Amino acid sequence: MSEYPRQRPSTLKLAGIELDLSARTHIMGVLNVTPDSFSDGGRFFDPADAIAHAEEMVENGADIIDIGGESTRPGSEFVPLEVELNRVVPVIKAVVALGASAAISIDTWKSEVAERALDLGVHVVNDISGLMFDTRLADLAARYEAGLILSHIKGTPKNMQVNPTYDDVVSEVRDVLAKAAGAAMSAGVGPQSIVVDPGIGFGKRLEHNLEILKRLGELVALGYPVLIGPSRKAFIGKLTDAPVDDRLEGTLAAVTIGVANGASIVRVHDVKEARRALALADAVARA
Ligand code: HH2
Repeated sequence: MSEYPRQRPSTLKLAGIELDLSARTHIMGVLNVTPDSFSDGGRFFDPADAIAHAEEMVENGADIIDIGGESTRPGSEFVPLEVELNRVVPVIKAVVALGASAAISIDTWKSEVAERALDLGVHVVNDISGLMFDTRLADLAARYEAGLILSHIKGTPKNMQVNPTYDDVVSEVRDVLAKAAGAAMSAGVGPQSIVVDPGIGFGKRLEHNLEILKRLGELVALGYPVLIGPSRKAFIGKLTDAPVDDRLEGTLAAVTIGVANGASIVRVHDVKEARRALALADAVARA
């Protein structure tokens, strides 16, 4: 376990919603409105299925619903703006209309998609590129007083898994995230609205992902809530020798270790199971 401080920030401000992160780990449930996501592509592509799944995740304890209209799996191409908007807008409208207690997040790096989503009432922008692909996201998050999740990626989804190398993955990720958070604050995003994410699987080999989980405390030391998204990813498949639809146990182990090392939010597909695992993890890690 890491020797760095594991003090988790306590408050996260997201466009009118304030999350108290001090009591328990918060869960972000994944809602992929895509035909081709790596683990659930096509399952929630029909808006009616997506909305039903959002409701189910809220019932099972999701604190944030993360709506995405573009797969960022390794090797994927970006989808055109209009395609992404057509996928997410009807679902955002319906999830906002549910009036559920959960915050709503838009998983996009495109400022046009983020702006439309924020206009419709979304509370958080989840940027897998940490402002690398579209810096205007920071101005938007500031203008709407929305949350901004800054994730690390090396390269683009298309090329990120082609031989990624680092001298020291944790130092590099920490420095990139610190710079991105600085840029967000310069654009007017409040420090209590920023979340950082090491981007598990985004330009990382198996050993990089493990090093990040082990030394997560070095990212917690930046002072922002840390989010991790290991759910069903390839490194879990490699270690457990399991196909993508059978990675629940590995996912729960990964989020548990992340929480023990200071993560405040976990992004998962399996909300009910994660909620149960985290009851145990929190009882120990936050005692
Ligand atoms: N991972 C994925 C997508 N968005 N956002 C954050 N902040 N952190 C992550 O680790 C993360 C993310 C990839 O997972 P998924 O959405 O299930 O797959 P796909 O990109 O194929 O839709």
